[in-house]
Amino acid sequence: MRPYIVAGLLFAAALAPVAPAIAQTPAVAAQRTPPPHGAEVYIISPKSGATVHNPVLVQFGLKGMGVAPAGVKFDGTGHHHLLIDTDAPADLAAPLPATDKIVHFGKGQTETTVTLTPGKHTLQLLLADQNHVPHQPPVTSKKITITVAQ
Ligand SMILES: [Cu+2]
Repeated sequence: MRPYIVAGLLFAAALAPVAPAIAQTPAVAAQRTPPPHGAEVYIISPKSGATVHNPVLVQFGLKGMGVAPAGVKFDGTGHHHLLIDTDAPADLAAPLPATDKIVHFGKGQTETTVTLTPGKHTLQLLLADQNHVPHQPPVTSKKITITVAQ
């Protein structure tokens, strides 16, 4: 009984930064934020095709736009999401879910380290607004493929 309750609390704590925005889904879904003209997001490192070792440092590049933490409304900004071995969700009008494969950087981080299984993986960045909803049109990077060495 007790371990079950503890696990539940940890799960709730992990979702806490994202949950308030998701609760507002119906209100925000209709009005997606336009990005500044020419805004561009890209992965600085690793380079596509690179063979890398764990932990993998992933650095996020952004041009023509600023980074702001989730929950902070400021024109011309967003926060990063790293898509690991997945495509962006089909419905970009909804807040991005937080999963193992869609990692939010809601504090405004511009790099991270990930530990991946040996072999090929894809990485892609997708920016979203203060409510975790991607801009319209979406600001997303090229999807890169890397190989993680044994
Ligand atoms: Cu987010």
